[in-house]
Amino acid sequence: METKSGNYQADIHNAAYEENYREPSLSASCLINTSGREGESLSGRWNFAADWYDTCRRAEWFKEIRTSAAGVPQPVDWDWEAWERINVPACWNMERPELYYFEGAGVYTRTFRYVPREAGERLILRFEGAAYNACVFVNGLFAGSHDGASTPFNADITGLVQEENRVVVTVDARRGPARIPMDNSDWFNYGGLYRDVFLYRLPRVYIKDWFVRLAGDGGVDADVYIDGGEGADGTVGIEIPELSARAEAPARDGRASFHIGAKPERWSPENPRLYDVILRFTAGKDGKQDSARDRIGFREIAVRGTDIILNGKKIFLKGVSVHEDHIIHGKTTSEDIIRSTIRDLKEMNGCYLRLAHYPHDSRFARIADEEGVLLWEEIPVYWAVAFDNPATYHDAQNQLSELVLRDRNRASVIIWSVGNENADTDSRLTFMSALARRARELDPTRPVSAACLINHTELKIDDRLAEVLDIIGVNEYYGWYDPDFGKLPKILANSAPAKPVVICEFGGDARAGQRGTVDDLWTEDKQRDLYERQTAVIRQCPYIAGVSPWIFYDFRCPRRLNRYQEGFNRKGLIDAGRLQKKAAYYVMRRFYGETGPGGV
Ligand code: GCB
Repeated sequence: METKSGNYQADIHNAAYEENYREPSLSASCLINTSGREGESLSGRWNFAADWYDTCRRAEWFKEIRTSAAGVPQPVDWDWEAWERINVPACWNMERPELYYFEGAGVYTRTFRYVPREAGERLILRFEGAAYNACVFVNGLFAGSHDGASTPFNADITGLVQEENRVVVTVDARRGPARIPMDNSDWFNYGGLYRDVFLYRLPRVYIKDWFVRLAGDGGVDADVYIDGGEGADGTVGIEIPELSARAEAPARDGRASFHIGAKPERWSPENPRLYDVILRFTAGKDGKQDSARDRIGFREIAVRGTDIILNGKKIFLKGVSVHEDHIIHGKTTSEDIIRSTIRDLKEMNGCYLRLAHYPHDSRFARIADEEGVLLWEEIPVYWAVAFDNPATYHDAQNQLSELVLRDRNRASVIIWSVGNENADTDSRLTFMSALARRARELDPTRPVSAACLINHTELKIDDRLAEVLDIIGVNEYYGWYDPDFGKLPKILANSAPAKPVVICEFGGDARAGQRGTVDDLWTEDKQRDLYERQTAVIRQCPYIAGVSPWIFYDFRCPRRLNRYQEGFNRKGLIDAGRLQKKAAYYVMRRFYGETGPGGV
């Protein structure tokens, strides 16, 4: 029914405003591989406001309408340039004490100048990560929306830019039962533009992606993807100078495939050999060129019976799980932090990390490639996800696709994990089986895993999802949540898996420096004892192909509120400040030191 009276501001009644931004259009299908390309950084100081009631999207502030249709100035509620300036990349929680627990919508804005270098150039705005939903607006126009806190996305803003530009990004960090992860998890919900932002200039028709890997015969297989609409046909060249290998092939329907006979040295933890790979494209229509380059390692990862095989040899994954959590920077990381994590791992005689529970910064896998570290990468399909909700599946599938597309050229990544500790229901089985299929579709070269649950009544590894996985991940907390440690050897003896098992979590809390007897909870002594018992049992079990105890560093977690935890999960082998190694760290160092790196 039409009414004559109304509020001055129409948005007040616009309850359905979110529909305008609902479609997460900036998804995996438009992701461009930017590795090796030179970007212009938009990181730095952005104007920012905590927009508690989501008014920027509700009232369309981004349109910058300051006057009425009749040209009369309006009392607008936003004031970009007067807003405080905040760092990008950064978790807002770590930037201001009053934003520590902020989980609403934050509005970021800045300007940039753009002068095209070439006619027909494309301009891509790239976000390495924004938690959780980001809506991007350029010069008053909606450029798209992205869901998922830990994967990259890009927006082609070619048609939206002029010489002076304003970009507005709303970042909504609200938790919700339909999200991935859902509203209950065991880590801190950091928000904001917490990873780098770049601009990339590309030719109109461009190299969108590539997948370069070891071939079955020891040579190299490569697929190169070209995009840019009409004219995506042309000639693709690939070159690996150190192998004196060079090949050309026509791109048909946006794709060119290669097999190169030259045999690269195998990448491994002991020999993390990387090769420069150069890709070139010449458009059939106008002869315009594009090129991209990458540093790629070649290795084989496979599963045979209950063994994990790297380059034909059985390996034991000597690892630890790690969160992307830093006492000062939260989820924002840096090359220094990544390198120090790897130093701590190597000092512990480890060679493998479980990057829990979501995709970590893209630099992690690049540095792991250089350093010879093996990685398990994961999406946050964690605990009680809305397995019946098709939109939730769509989101999970998209996050998985973005992760695989981002990192499938990284030799260090050996396992894709599709989830963690989800109850064995029919809808979960359907949901996660489809994710496993999707991972294999995008990358048939790596095993797929997930952290499964143990049947605590029958005392055995028993999860229907194991059927569809290549490696069975198991989380167990005997000696901690279940104090009856004696169950663990029984469970291992009762199970006869036909596949490798990785114990992807075990552990217990200890506050660094807290001492007592092995019976005192929260002490380093109890934690050390638990690690000694765990490693003694694990060592005896032939089908366990690796371990990644929980966890490398203590991490922030708002559920953990007793006097020892004080807002942190204290299961770390090292404290949250990354300075104090606990007694259990040395148990793992001894355990892993008993055999050569990567060896059994
Ligand atoms: C688990 C979860 C992990 C938790 C851990 C704990 O099983 O996978 O995310 O942090 O236990 O400390 O309880």
